[in-house]
Amino acid sequence: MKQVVTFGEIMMRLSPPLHYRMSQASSLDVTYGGGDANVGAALAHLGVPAAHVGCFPDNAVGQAAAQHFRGHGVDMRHCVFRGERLGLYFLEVGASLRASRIVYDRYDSAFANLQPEWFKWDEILKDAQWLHWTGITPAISASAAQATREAIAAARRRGLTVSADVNYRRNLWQYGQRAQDVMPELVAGCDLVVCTEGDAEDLFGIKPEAGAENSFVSMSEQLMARFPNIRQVIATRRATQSASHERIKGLAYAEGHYHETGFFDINPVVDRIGGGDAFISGFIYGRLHLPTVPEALTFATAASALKHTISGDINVVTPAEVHHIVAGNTTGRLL
Ligand code: KDG
Repeated sequence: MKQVVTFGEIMMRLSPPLHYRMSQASSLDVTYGGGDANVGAALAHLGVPAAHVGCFPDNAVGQAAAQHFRGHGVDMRHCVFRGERLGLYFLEVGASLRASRIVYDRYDSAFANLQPEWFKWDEILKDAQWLHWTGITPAISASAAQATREAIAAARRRGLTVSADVNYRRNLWQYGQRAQDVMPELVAGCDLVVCTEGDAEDLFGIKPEAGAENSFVSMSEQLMARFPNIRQVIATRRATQSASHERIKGLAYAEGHYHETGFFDINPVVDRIGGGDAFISGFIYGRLHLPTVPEALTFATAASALKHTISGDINVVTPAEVHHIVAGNTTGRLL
């Protein structure tokens, strides 16, 4: 099977152990994550060949970050090692009434300073069938946005499926670019997007029609009319009860049909970071291995629910484990 290729920044994640607050911590647990690379790693665990393209500082810290993803089975041979620093993020894990908190320290990272000509996309995508990116990647810098543009153009030339989690992060778009100027052209090159009504309004000025029976369908239809390559729109709906109790369901609009799953109840939530990445990687797996959109959607939502039970950014689950949860659907069957 050909590869799914992801492109984006990987950061070091530092968190106080247990449920210590940042101000109490005398040590920090280390792991690594990045929205796009998390998708590649989850796919590798699901048995789908995955490659990630990124840029790391040429030092022991950059090597450790890349090695972490190699250890999850991701092909990292197209990554570039140039530059000075690896972005960091600090995570204080919440519980019950106390929400998790994240502090980013990623300014001027090796990834932000990448040069688009370092990436030969026709060569990188030679063994690929699918390119996936998130809205985080073009937000990082103008050169990262340009590299994303070139990756999408090469993927389309080569007939790959292109997907994006538009994932609008207002705070990241601070480096002289406007998401509203950059994202439309990139999303126009996608066949499949993860997009909420909020993201569609903020990024593209698309609002569900007044009185629409289903706001997700209304948004999806307008998105498809504006960007005719898009054939499938998916999202999760959360019904958050507390920092450690969440209910999620999946929504999809494809080929003129709306689908939604039942709610999956997650209590307690161990780690919600990467839940969205688990969802899209589950959906990609589903489109490659399962016959219908509803089956892919249920698989994706179950995969995302499982991610909430695993520490770290990456969904370390097998297809059999996800199918087991799907079989129990909302009844909470245990693995
Ligand atoms: O989706 C998970 C990401 O949010 C996490 O891995 C960190 O890439 C990250 C980011 O930019 O927040």
